[in-house]
Amino acid sequence: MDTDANPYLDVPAADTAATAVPTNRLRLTGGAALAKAIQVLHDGPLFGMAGFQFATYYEAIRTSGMRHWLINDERSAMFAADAWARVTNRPAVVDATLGPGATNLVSGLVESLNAGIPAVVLVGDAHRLHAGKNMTQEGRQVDILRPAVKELLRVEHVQRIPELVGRAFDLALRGRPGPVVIDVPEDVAHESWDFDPEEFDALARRGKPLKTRASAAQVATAVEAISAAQRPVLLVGGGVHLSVAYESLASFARSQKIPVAHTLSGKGAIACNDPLSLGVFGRYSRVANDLITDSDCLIVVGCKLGEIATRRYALLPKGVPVVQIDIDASEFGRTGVNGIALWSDAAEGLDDLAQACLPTPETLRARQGRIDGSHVLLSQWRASAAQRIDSEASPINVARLLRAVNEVLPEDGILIADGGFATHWSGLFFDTKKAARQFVANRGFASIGYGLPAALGAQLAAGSRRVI
Ligand SMILES: Cc1ncc(C[n+]2csc(CCOP(=O)(O)OP(=O)(O)O)c2C)c(N)n1
Repeated sequence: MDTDANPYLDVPAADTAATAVPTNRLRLTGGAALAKAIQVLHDGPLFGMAGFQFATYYEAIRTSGMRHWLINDERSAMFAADAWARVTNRPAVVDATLGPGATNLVSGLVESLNAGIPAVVLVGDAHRLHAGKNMTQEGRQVDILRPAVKELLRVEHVQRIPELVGRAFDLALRGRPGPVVIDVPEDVAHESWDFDPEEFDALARRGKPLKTRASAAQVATAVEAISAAQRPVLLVGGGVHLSVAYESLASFARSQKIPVAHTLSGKGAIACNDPLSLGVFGRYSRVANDLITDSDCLIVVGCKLGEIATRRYALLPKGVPVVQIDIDASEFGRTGVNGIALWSDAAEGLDDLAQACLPTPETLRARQGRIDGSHVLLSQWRASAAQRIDSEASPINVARLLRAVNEVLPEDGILIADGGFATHWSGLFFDTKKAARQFVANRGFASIGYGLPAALGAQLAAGSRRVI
């Protein structure tokens, strides 16, 4: 039987071994094929916890030279991986065994899903010969995991492993990034197949992640609204980090003289000590909310306009034009703001606006006056917070603690915040000194318990840079 002619034929390995196999074929177990495909696409640590299903994968990793970090709780492995992906801006790779291994991932997966963090997550599943027969640790894990991820790919044929691993990386990075699960039954992970080595080599030649760019007509409508504005404010979120749009944001904001307010996830989109930075907006604003309330045009970039950022959807003034740049079309109108939608990657959208927005000198003067005014407001805010920032009280006031962090953390250092008030206070008082993702907080799902494993993952990504 010519198995190459019809790749959809499900031919047991024993039959295949009996037929003549081209000599260049590479005989691998499913687990070894997973490891080989991942090694082509991923240059970084692996996080996870073993189980029998993935014994073949672990054996292949052991001999591959890849570094795997066993973390005794899959939720923490996913949190560490999520932070690693934020700091490197590359997809993390995680593995878990079936049942509780898979279900322990859920909080971490939803964090990455909601925050747009890319990950490829291998999950073992029951042997298909016995599935449904009260197999140990068996549960309806595919049904449990599917709503927690961007996509779930189930491997039914060992020979499709290179293809599906490639597809998982594509989907994790394409458009708005997110986690993709590859669900692998035990028998698939343990079965052997004669792979064509070219299938693995081809993975290295995959294209760059696909991004979108708004139409010229939509850009023109946005430009009209922005050019007329005397009091515009940029509202930026984590999408600026995902798009690595730092230069585009700085150059647009500077040339147009538009101040920048950020969400907790968007912290670092512009350095906190940049003269254009208004700090965080929303529930824990310094001065940004005042300028938003009083603005005549809002430009929202890679920001979900969620509950905390909008003070439960009440912050944005009614009737003020809103231009919204987002790579995910489903975000437009989602929280009740129906503005001018630019369906675009953040950097592409900002570059398009920067080229086309031509405000008059009087408009630029008016905007500069407002920026100068914001510096006065920020000094007043600092004076009002001085008692907390300089407090000598014991136990230490959190504002005083963050003053110390601001003083000791080097310019390229990274601060990790746990869910809960740790994030809110550090979002308010921590100052990033350059534009980069150096404040990592789990705003996707805000689970407590993120901080410590995330710091471990971030440190693996950061090398010798300081992580607190
Ligand atoms: C998994 C999970 N359980 C419960 C909560 C609800 N919650 C939010 S903040 C918080 C308190 C956390 O206390 P602590 O770690 O001392 O930090 P604090 O926020 O008080 O600074 C809790 C329980 C949560 N965010 N995540």
